[in-house]
Amino acid sequence: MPTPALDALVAEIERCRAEAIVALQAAADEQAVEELRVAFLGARSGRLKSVQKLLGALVAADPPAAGRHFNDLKTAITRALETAQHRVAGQAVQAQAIDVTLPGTAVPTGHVHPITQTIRQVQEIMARLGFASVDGPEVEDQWHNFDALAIGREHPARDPLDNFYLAVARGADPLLLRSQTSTVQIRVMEQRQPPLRVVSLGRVYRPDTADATHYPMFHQVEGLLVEPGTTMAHLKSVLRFLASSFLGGDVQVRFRPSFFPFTEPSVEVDMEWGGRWVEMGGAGMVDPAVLAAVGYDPQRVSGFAFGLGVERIAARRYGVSDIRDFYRNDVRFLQQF
Ligand code: FA5
Repeated sequence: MPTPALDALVAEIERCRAEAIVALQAAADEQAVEELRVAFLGARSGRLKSVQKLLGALVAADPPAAGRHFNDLKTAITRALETAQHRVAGQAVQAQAIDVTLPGTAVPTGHVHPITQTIRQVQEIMARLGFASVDGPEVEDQWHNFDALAIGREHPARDPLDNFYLAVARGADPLLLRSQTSTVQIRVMEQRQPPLRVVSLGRVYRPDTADATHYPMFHQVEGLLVEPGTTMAHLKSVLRFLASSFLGGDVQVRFRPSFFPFTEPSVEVDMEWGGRWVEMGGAGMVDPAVLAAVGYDPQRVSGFAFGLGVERIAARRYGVSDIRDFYRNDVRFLQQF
């Protein structure tokens, strides 16, 4: 039979429970929840402590019922507290994620390799002159790597010591890892008719001993333009535009007489930037015999072609003194670009 004292205690417990739950549900942040924890469950002066004191006076009258009500109250408030703590912690994380006014913190991420950056920049510069980017296979046949480029059967450029030939069935002409991107000139001319402006950037392979300016796998940028009336002056202007745009500032381009079987005349291309001349590649007017071999009329169109070493131009731009650094995979080096 409930006594008036027990009724009063139960009423106080229900009041306390209702107040605690309403307050905890309304608490806006972690600090408010913590203040409510102290106010209701605090060991010294929390509301539950006062209820416990009332309980002490009652145990003699109805110990089990009073104790049960008190325990229920404690469980209910503890649960409401945990729910509130969980809610405000989630809000804090969310607020952090979207608070655009907080100071920025650097997040370390991967980034594009300097050689790939260089390739993309060169493609973009050449696109401004109307040169479309094209690709060719890295495993080539001898026709595209040599024959179509007028590199005869006995030419020393075919030497097995200067190329990576791939093993093939007896009697067949071995394929090889292409030794120059000039292969792509032929592939494009076989498929398209002039006028033609293309640029091709990709890997080439030569069994060269690695040193500060050589690597057995490197990249070339190959440019080809075939249009009526093309001259060496156009070639020089395009190379100068490419070099000045890529390196920044005024770059001088110098031609030195040279020989490539597929261009006539042929030149070595040097560039002067920051007071130093550096050899960047080879170039020339596409040999009329090469134009004729792909079915073009050399009386009607002429063209120029050039092939530059991508590692060399990247090294020149970034002040890298040894191109092997591009391939050591040392993150401290690569992070600088
Ligand atoms: C050629 O490969 C010709 N195909 C270039 C060409 C294209 C001439 C179109 C005429 C018309 P060469 O072998 O010189 O030419 O190589 C061109 C450039 O590639 C060199 O000047 C150099 O910058 C780069 N190069 C050559 N060998 C290596 C190597 N082992 N490591 C890094 N770069 C290299």
